[in-house]
Amino acid sequence: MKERLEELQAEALTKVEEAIYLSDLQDIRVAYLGKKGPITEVLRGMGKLSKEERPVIGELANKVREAIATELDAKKERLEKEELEKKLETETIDVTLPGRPVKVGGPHLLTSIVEEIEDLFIGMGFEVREGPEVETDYYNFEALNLPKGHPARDMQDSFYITEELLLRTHTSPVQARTMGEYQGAKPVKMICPGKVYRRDTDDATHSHQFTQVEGLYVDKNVRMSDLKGVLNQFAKQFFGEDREIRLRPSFFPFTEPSVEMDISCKVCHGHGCSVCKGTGWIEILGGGMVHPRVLEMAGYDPKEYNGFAFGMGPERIAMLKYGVDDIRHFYTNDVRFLKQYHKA
Ligand code: 2NL
Repeated sequence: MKERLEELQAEALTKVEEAIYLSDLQDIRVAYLGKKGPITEVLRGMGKLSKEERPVIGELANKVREAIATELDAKKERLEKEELEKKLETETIDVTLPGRPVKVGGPHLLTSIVEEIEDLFIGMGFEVREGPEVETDYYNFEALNLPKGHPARDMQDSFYITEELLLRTHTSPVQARTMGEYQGAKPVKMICPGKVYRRDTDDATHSHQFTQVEGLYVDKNVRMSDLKGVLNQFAKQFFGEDREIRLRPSFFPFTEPSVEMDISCKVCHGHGCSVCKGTGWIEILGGGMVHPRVLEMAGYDPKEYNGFAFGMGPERIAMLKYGVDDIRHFYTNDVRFLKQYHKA
């Protein structure tokens, strides 16, 4: 029995020695020290031994058991340590490696332009207002002195949804709504940026959907010189202090008199070149004194109140400022085009 125990110990210790994985150790522990293991077996057979032999074998059995357990624990610790070291080695992070670049988006050029325009007018005391893109015939046309039958209301030029509803063709209805809301009782000083729609065939200078920023100032004693002053201020801040403006007579159904504003060409400063087609001036917006009929329909007494209004196209302004040659670049959204204008 003594030999058997010594044999078992030698056998178990060799296996512990040879173990490679932590799971091997668990198997050895179960095999040798478990309830169904050979040592337990030996102890069970002790009944057959003599009184003298029993304590000797019992003690030996315990020693063998302890020796195996101690070796198992020691080996377990060693394997765990090795495993951790291996893990630390393979999972090392080289903190000096350059990071992977993260692609970041930014505002669309048109968004930036519109926000810049908004900021300039907010600085002159205008509030920014928005309104619906699906408009009623009344606010889009009627309230702006474009009665039924007017050539500018041609079905061919607008996206009608029903007889009475259409996609707005300009942002003026937002202003007509605001004047209506104020009930002719207080001044209006606002700009309205937003999307507008016209039934056009898209080409380098036309888009069936584009952006507009309109402005309106209605108060007592508003004059054409106020319009000129505000627009001059805007042009200089937006395009540069060295730019001049000029107003030319024009026509719009909702203003009388009406004007168009040019800025001096930045390339030739008014002398004439290819950018301004030899004229020295570039047209950037239209405006005028609000037609008395428009004031009246909105509930303002044209004998007491008057006002100026203007409208501009951010696409055209962006094209002039950045030399963009095709309006479709704003809407086809090729990132190679768009990312040129990200400041960040
Ligand atoms: C242009 C010209 C213009 C207006 C817009 C307006 C609005 C009201 C009353 C009177 Cl509520 N006028 N807007 C006036 C003149 C010109 O836009 O070339 N836009 C791109």
